[in-house]
Amino acid sequence: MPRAYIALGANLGDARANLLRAMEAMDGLPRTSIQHRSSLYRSSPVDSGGPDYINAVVEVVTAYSPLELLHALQRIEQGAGRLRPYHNAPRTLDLDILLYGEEHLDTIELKLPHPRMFERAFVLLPLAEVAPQLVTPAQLNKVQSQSIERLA
Ligand code: PH2
Ligand code: MG
Ligand code: MG
Repeated sequence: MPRAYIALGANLGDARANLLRAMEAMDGLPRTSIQHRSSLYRSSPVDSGGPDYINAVVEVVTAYSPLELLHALQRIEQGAGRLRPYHNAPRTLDLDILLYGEEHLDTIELKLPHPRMFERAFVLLPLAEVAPQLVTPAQLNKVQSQSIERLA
């Protein structure tokens, strides 16, 4: 089954609980199971406002197509009370597909690989934890100045 990497983020409500619940919900999807989950990280908002974010990355195997997976993740976001008042607004839960196998997609709805994943410490650090082969030291170096802390 295809392997996908999903970034989780939240900075409203009980962000930590929202992420842990979302991991359970993803693992509970009919044809999807989590293989690896990163630690939780606390990070300063990047191009966004509000409180610090909690971030993480999970690796899943899934029989869903990329769009089926996206729609399932959107339902989980809605279940966590996600609103979209404006671009990059603070949120109770954000689930972004980073990579889906070797898939390359460029549609309005979904772009793969995620176009900004290599600019963001809050994606690269947890991704390097679950899949060190996917992140180079040079890529980690580039995001070194961004404020992020791994939580116990
Ligand atoms: N998500 C964004 C924009 N900025 N900053 C942090 N620290 N963590 C995020 O998950 C995040 C962000 C858009 O999805
Ligand atoms: Mg996002
Ligand atoms: Mg998103």
